Amino acid sequence: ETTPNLVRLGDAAQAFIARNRGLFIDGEWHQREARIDVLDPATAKRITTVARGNAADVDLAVAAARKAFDEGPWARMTPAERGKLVWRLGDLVERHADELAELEAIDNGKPVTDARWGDVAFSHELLRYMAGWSTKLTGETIPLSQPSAFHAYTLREPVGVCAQIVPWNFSFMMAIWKVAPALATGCTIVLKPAEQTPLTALRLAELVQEAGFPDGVFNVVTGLGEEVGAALAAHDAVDKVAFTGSTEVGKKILDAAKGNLKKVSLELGGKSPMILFADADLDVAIPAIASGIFYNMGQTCTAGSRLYVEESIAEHAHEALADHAKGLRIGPGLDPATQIGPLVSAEQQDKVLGYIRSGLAEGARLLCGGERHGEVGYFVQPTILAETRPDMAVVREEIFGPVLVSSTFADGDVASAVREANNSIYGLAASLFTQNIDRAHSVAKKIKAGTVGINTHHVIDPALPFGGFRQSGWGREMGWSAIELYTELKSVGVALNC
Ligand code: TXE
Repeated sequence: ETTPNLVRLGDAAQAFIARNRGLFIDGEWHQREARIDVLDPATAKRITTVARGNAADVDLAVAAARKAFDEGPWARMTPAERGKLVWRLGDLVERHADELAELEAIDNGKPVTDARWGDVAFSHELLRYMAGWSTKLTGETIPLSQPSAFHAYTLREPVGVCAQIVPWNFSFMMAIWKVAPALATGCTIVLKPAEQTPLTALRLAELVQEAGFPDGVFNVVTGLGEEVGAALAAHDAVDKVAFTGSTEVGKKILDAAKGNLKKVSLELGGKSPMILFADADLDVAIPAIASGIFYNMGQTCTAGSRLYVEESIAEHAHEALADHAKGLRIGPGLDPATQIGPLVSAEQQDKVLGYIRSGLAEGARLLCGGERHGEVGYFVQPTILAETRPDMAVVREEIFGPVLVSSTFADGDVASAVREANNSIYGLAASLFTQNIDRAHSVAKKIKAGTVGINTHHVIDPALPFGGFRQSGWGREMGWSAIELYTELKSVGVALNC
């Protein structure tokens, strides 16, 4: 049975789904009988199925990536040729942006407008940004303590075969965050998309092929985390694993990577705070806070999920935020007017509704939302819980849904606002809203988070390092930092024997 939403997909997206791709290994498609259902979260109906890869498929894909890395033609390509291919891939992503956005919307549930102008637009710009680095991977000459006896320099080289394991919340964009710097630096890749949202990674494989990358440079193995993901993380012929997902699985990746001590980068969970000071411009702050939590239905690793409001404006701010939340249009992701789509899965919907119940049972006050939306699909209303306390599970744990928890701090008590903001095992993002520039910069300095927004929450750019303090991860993606994640530095010393 096909989903009614399919009739609203464009021709290109429908044609892709009809192609029913298998695994992409060494430039070829491999069909597998074992399948995984791909569901439309707006209707809970099946869109299609994808191959359920296994450890033997991982061996095949890693061998292909190994060969492409060790023997070429990829390995012999000039940096300029490599950069041109990455740029061309960016062009192809832009040319097929509507199709990719529709696939993401039906697979993940997210609003198609966000997918088009957020996920996909960011992705082609990131590819172009990284393409530029291909020709700039220089080392340094380094004066040693006996400069007349030695000449020394560094070479920057690709790290090798990279396993890239990505989640379902921004499936295409998370893949590009990892694929773009890996290709720009000359690595080869085995990508594993999340089992809930495999479609855009498979479409990406077609585009990589169309761009003209040599066989084996980019491979996709769809399948389950504990099968394909675990095999990749443990594989001895993999030089690096890059993971985005839960902190719990991040720790498993670390364990699995121990065997050959492959390089590891991790982008994990968060419980990012937002501090609203009484002097803030509320016309700016209220929509920014609402988007901080409700963008992508709160299924964002950087979601501003804890709010701390200065006492004297708390009532007014809460009212304004609840009004804003109630005005958001809930609907299927494929409707261009939708602002809040369904959550990705029944599992995620149950988890989020369970947290809302737990918060209320522990004494939080419901300002808006609190329920599932409609009878069909995995929708949850945008929800705000006020009067929460630091010991509540809804304040400590990542909910990963459209649920904001809010509490107040006494007027002028900046120290307690900072202390509570930092009271978390995570440290991915944070934001603060004030018109006092001294306070803005001094609080930004004290916050323990990888990214801090001042009078905005989501701060993200291809050039800006992104990653977490504490249990939010290891390493920084994007900007030059991403290039460092995908390269090794080699020191060469020459004796000057004359
Ligand atoms: O994540 P998983 P799930 C958080 C969020 C969410 C919770 C659970 O709180 O509610 O995690 O989501 C692969 N070895 N985030 O279960 O399992 C898996 O197939 C190797 C935050 O979906 O971490 C998928 O490709 N790989 C987050 C990827 O890991 C394994 C985004 C992420 O899935 C594996 C997603 C294993 N043993 C969830 N087990 C963020 N930081 O943005 C699973 N995987």
